[in-house]
Amino acid sequence: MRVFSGIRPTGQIHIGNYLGAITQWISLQEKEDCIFSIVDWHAIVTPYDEKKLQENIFDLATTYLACGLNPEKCILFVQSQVKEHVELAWLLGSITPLGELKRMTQFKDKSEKHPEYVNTGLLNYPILMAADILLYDANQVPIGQDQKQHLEITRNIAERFNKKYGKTFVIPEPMIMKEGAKIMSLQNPEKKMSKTDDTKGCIGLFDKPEEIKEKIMAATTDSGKEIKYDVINKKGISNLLNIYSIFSHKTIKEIEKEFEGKGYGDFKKALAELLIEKLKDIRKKKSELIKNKEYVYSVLEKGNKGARKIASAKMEKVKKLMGL
Ligand code: ATP
Ligand code: LTN
Repeated sequence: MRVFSGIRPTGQIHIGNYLGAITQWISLQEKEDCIFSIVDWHAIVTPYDEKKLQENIFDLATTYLACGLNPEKCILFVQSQVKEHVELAWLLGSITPLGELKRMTQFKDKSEKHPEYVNTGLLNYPILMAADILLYDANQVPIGQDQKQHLEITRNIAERFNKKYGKTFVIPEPMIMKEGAKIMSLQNPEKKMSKTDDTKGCIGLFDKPEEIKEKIMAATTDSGKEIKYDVINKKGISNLLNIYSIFSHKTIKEIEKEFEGKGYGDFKKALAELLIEKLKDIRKKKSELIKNKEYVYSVLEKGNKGARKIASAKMEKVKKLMGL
């Protein structure tokens, strides 16, 4: 089974990305044929600093490796190094109705957030994502809940293409974990944790222990003082319980029991300690990788080559079918 996924190099990876996407990737690489990308072409459609982009790409590559992605077991590559992604995106644009793109939640959210930056790249973002996935005949795409809609449009595009030009693309399935699919911001539990939003609401995988402690202690909680899971009335504490549960491998019920009679302060302190302990090894591995630039770039170079080989063969077929 072929698996494909990617993350935008837009800043420090947070525990939402880690729990929603990367932890699935780590287990999938053991048994499936996996390809993971640093999707830099997707990073330029929202405000970004061109002087920092290469740094962010390198940083994301070291993060992938530090979290446990193994280049002997999967392909790790940079999207912009395989030109077929934009080539296929252009072709798929010809069969994608404008209305479908305008309806995308991410397009609406990001346009509202950056009214000065509503570009057609942002509108066409899902077509480029469809090209990423379809180029490699991916059967499964491990993602967080927020990307489900983009997977649906990818499936529509593939089905439309297959109907018009003959069976060409595999119809991919989303893989969304039950837990970790949507980690909310610590500052606003109504909103998902996001790299490019407020840093206070977001725990970076490489935050220093003091920062983790500070952010958890300052996390928005709800009225009342019981440690109880209730996503309607206690959104803040429920989000923290969810994070605690995934990192500790304990059920929510077990945690509620453990903290019976204790207050938010005790629980937050325990959560901060848990996170600091769990992220320690990843942080250590990353600091070693940062010093070994040559190795990291050699991994990407090898991945780029592998990806190019698959993508160019697929593109040949697609162009022929379209009469190009
Ligand atoms: P940005 O702020 O740049 O939009 P982001 O934090 O939303 O970034 P992405 O690069 O868009 O992160 O997403 C990478 C992967 O992480 C995707 O599979 C996405 O679904 C997942 N993901 C992002 N945020 C969360 C979250 N809060 N909870 C669970 N999964 C998430
Ligand atoms: N849009 C995704 C990132 C992304 C992706 C992909 C994920 C781009 N191309 C292909 C899976 C498969 C996001 O998380 N923002």
